[in-house]
Amino acid sequence: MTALDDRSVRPSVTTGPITGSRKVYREVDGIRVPFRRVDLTNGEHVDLYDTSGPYTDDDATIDVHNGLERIRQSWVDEREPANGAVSQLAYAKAGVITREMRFVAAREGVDPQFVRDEVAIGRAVIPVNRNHPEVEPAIIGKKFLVKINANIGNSAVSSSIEDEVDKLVWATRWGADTVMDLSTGKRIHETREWILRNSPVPIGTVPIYQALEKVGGDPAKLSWEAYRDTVIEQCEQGVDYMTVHAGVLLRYVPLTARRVTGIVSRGGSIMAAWCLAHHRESFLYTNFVELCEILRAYDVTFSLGDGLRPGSIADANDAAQFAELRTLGELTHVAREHDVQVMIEGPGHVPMHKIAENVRLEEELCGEAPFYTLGPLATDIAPAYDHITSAIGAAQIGWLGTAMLCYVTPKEHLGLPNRDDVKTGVITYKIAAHSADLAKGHPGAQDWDDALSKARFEFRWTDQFNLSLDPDTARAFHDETLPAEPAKTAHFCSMCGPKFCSMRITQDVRKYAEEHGLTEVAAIEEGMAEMSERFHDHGGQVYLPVVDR
Ligand code: IRN
Ligand code: FE2
Repeated sequence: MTALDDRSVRPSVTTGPITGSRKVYREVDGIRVPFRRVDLTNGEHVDLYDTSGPYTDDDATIDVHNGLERIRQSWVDEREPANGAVSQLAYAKAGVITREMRFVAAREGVDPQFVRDEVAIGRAVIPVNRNHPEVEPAIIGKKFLVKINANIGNSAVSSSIEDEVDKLVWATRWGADTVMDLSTGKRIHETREWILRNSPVPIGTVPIYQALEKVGGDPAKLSWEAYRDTVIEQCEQGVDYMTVHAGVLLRYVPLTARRVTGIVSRGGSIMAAWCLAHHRESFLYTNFVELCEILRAYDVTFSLGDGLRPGSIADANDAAQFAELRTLGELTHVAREHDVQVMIEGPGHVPMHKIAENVRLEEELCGEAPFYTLGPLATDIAPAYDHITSAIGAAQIGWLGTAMLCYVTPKEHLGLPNRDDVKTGVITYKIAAHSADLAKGHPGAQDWDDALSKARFEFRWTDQFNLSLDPDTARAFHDETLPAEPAKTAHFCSMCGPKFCSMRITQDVRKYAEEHGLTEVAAIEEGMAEMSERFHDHGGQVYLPVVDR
């Protein structure tokens, strides 16, 4: 029996289009590329990047016991290796444009040749395991749209397979470009099988977590063999990228001794504990070449972990953090020589004035491998609002060139995120990522903003809701005070009321100009003259006198 045959597991997932949108597929070179289409009331439409998979199809009937359609199976089966390797990097180096490259090019609106070039030099990665044929390929690199990752996964004290599959579908519905399964509790293998077979986005893991479960939770009992077998098991299942904390070297551990928050990375602390217990160099570091050979066989992408990332503002950019980054740079080059794609994980907690240094150093040391950061939180003072403290850092680091942002939910530092937290985290990070796209001048990014702004200015309320990241909440907030249908075309909302709507007044100015054959400036001047006459009629007083009480 495979895990999906287990009928006692009954994930019920959200299906159907996002309110006011519909799923469309564009046929490019025989490849079906998905978009979220928003049809506007003025007859125009906007197509948005879509990560939600077939769950948002009009007539979506997804049987999670079957898994999604294996859209990449024939692509993978039909091609020959390039120089003995099957990774996107190997193909790119050999000048081959794969179907995956065409897919991401169509998704991003760029030339497939450009995709190939960026993958070939390692500045972008397409994390797609040969054994994850259900995935809709995505590209991660600074020349492309900034991506976001959502973490899900159970822990020893909370959550079930049903919950995690639901969170996967929910996270991708709102825009998660990748999802990491960080399960550490029971039934890790089965949970991951359900997630992989039902995931339209690349799935990442941290294999050391499962390896630790296998040895009973004692880091000292870990071994290269136990770790390697876990990695192979996960590669076989179809995991697309793996966090490997291979930069936590024995000699770096003392550098964390005087930190305010020590080692905050789970994987980093496990490896530090192993190194100290055996007083030996990390088995991830000493066996790195063998690891490369394993990952290459499946085209699994490295996400070199930041096991020594700062966990507080006080520890940002310290010696331990940058020593590890230097080692990650060295390993990046080893992996690339072995045709394995690489991303580099980054912090953490960093005040705004110390963010730029992180990107500069990462690019220099790691040959511009895609940077993938956790926030960073720009301040430590707001538990319960760390999706916001971290989105401030994330927007900045994204602008500076970070390719993927790992979301942080309101539950960060406090507990396991639930469904609502996942949505809040994803939407918050879409805001950070898109803000970065705008600041970087990504072609086409602003079209979305312009469409929404036009709808707002023209009081097409429904279009404004439907174009938003979260149509349901936008509409609900509006309807809280003006629920009636006529309000959907009204030239005001309850924030300022009918008399004080600046947008309505601007429209009046424009209308006045048109009717009186004036330019807008002249109309404003003429209008001002009219107003000043009225002002004099009222005694020339701006403020009414204070009445003594
Ligand atoms: C991302 C950047 N830096 C860390 N991350 C994510 O944190 C990583 O991708 C994974 O989801 C999680 C790993 O946490 P630990 O084991 O480093 O705490
Ligand atoms: Fe933290």
